[in-house]
Amino acid sequence: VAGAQERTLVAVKPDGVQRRLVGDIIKRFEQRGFKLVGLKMLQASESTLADHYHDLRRKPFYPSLIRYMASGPVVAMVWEGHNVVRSSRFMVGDTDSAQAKPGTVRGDFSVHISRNVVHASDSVEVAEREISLWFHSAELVNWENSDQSDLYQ
Ligand code: DGT
Ligand code: DGI
Repeated sequence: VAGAQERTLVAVKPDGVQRRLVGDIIKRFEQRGFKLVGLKMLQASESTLADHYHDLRRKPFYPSLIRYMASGPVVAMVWEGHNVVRSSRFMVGDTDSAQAKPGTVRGDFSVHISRNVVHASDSVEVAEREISLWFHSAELVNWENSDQSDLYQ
């Protein structure tokens, strides 16, 4: 199916790991029908974070954002499927947790923008950049779904 190979980077941030939300977040993406093709826990390096948040480097909250993201382990994932970049953004909810709708990860589990539990790439181009920043190609697994016809035409 067209676009079924689209991929995005989703990362459970340190607050999500501390709060034991990793399983719930993975479960939501699995249940939706997306395919997990990369998964690892890591302590993000300053250089990875500086690269990841390059566009925000002049924002007043940038130092506290980097401190927060480096404060503990992150669980980074690559999910694959039709329209996965946009769908993941809907599932994650508004950047500002206070605006995030119930039913979204942020709307169900967080109250403040500075501790918003999860990251998801915001465009296909950004997803490609972020996946190559966080993962080596050998860490991504190509595997076939035996039940493809249950999800796609
Ligand atoms: P902290 O640990 O006291 O430095 O606070 P953080 O790290 O939770 O928040 P930070 O450093 O990004 O922001 C400093 C203060 O600004 C914090 O008390 C919350 C507030 N703040 C940050 N972002 C926003 C925002 O988007 N809207 C509003 N209303 N307040 C914000
Ligand atoms: O792609 P998003 O994470 O939804 O949003 P973004 O790329 O605009 O911002 C990246 C992260 O930076 C976001 O998840 C939380 C943090 N951030 C964004 N705006 C603010 C902020 N943190 C604080 N404290 N205050 C902000 O205004």
